[in-house]
Amino acid sequence: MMELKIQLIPTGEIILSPGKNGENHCHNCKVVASDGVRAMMESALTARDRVGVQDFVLLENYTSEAAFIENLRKRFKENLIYTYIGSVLVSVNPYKDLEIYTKNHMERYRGVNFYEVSPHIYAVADNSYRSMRTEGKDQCILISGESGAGKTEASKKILQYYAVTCPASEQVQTVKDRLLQSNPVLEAFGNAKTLRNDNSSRFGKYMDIQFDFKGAPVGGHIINYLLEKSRVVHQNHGERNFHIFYQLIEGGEEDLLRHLGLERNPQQYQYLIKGNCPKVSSINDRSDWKVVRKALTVIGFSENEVEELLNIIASVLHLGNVQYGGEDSNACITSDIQIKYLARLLGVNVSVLTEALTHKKIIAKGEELMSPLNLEQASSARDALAKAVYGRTFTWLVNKINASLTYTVYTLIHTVDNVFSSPFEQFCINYCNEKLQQLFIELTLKSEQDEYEAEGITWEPVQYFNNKIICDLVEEKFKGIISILDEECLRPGDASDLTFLEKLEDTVGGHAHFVTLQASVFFAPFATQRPLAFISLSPANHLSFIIFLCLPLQAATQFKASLAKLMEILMSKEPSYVRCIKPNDSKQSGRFDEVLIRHQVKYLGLMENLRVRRAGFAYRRRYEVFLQRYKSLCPGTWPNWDGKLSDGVSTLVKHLGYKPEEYKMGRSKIFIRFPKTLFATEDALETRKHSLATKLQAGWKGYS
Ligand code: AOV
Repeated sequence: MMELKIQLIPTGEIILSPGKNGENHCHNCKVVASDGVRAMMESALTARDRVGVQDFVLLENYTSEAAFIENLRKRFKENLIYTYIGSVLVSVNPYKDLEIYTKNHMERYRGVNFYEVSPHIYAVADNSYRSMRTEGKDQCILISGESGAGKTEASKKILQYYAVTCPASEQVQTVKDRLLQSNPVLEAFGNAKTLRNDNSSRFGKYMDIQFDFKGAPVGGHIINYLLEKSRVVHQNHGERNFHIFYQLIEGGEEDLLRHLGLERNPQQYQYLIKGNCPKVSSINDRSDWKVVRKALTVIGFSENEVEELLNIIASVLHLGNVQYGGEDSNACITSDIQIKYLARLLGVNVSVLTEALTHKKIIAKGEELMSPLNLEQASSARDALAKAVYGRTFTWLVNKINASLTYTVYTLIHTVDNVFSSPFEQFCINYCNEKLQQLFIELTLKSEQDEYEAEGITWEPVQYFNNKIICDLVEEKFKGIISILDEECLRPGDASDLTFLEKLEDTVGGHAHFVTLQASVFFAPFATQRPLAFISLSPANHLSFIIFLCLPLQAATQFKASLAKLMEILMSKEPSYVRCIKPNDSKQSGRFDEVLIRHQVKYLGLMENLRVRRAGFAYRRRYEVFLQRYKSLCPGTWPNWDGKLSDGVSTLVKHLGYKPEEYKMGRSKIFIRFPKTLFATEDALETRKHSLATKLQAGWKGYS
């Protein structure tokens, strides 16, 4: 029997046609003509109902949150985790491995336009890369979402995409390897199991990749900020310390552990038992150890450096086991063996170390004196030392990785992974998210306006919630929360969280978006720390903005400054956005928790994104692309149109019965206002293909 192939769609663009798993397939879709054709054609018409639309701008009822969530749900059920809002990628964490990250997939997205293939993180990566190459502009990819939503995984997929698809010489290969291998190392030292994510990044990360003029990745740079150091000495129930400790204990060779004075049992170490969670089913510490060990070598750490690094990791564990005894007012160390190990591993004298752990320096009458610590102070001093040692080691590690990636800077692509979760940091991340949202709205509106202008189409103003008002509330000079905080903090005498709250009430209490829910005082365990105040700002119709303020408050000002710097960097680049959503709190595949998802849709400002993107027109396409796709629907344009492209499109849409209010003709593009117009045209195309296929099939049967 002979096989007849029909090339159904000669153009690149697909709005929606179902393939395997309902995924949209791209150009040159070939089908064997058989009785199955009819079924397939019919299913194409109902596919939109089953798998939803691949771009939210095509939702008929685009202002409805329920319709938005329903579209996400349909797609999630079909394992279609990616959906666009225009050029923004929305991603829902599948909590299972999907076969969508193979080399074949990478190839499919290479050099292909957004709308030609189904939504994917590779499309975003490729698009940024191509804009960088063709327009010579720096790019950044902003990935946001809550803990466990998939930000880190997304950034890794982007890195892998570049590592595989970008051109490579031998030297570039080294950079690619190092870039990829920096991930397991950073994760070992900077990630931990939390209740929300088994592999949660406990530091903020900002990564540059540098490309040469040929488009090959030749260098990289990582900026880390706000490592959650408190985790080194304390973990909440069900959480763990940083992965590296368990990896070393579970995976370290016998000789190594003996040298470090460690036992192969995490339960032996005070700093590892606070969360009562030594093992995690999704983590294999032993095999991860091997990966990290190898990665350190690939990145270029010498044997000596690795040894020093491990000495420090071991010394943190020994520090945790340092016990105090003696009188309450005069702590002395009762665990000699730990001190001996510590002194050797850190390369310091036993007596110096002992004094540092039991005394503090004071200045009395111009003289330096050592004053004994009480039991509580001594434990705090020990923990502070452990945190400082670990924090510095982490910084050293990141610097070292950076040094190994250093190369001449040409162009940068950034990914930002913004994750902080201690109370003060929660304030920072909320503020950071508000700033990013502000930037996003400004840039999206601007690019829409620019496009309308370029196409000669009148701009119609868009109603949206401008969150500048919230950012101002936080950051405005003299009047903003951070300013008031600093002022209160610097005021000598009786400043407390309550006076601070009073002042806030006086200054910003009348603000439409300021709601004080609760003010309570938390006294920190360390004498050096000041009280915390808890305020909640609940902007109408916006995310619930919770602020925990932790003194010393100058940190907020510092954060504001570094955020301003980040915004400046981002403003100078062309941004792409990935918005990650976590489908449930139990880390389960297939579970779509609507309440949780709705909250994130709000928090991420996705409805706002959509409103701005759908400002005037749901769909726009260049004339040649539009004509190529639909020309078969009009005798006047089929099989070829020789005249001006815009005239061809005019002829076509008039034949299709488009009403004047449904579309506008720009300089090089047609703008269609409603999705239903486009869908009617798509359906007409499907029907035509169907009847063509049936005719051909009948003809073919006649031959057999
Ligand atoms: P996060 O970066 O957003 O959280 P991760 O990227 O670490 O979240 O994702 C959490 C977990 O979800 C991962 O360890 C994977 O098991 C799973 N996951 C995420 N994305 C995918 C995907 N595309 N395919 C399959 N599984 C995925 V945090 O670092 O806590 O803010 O701090």
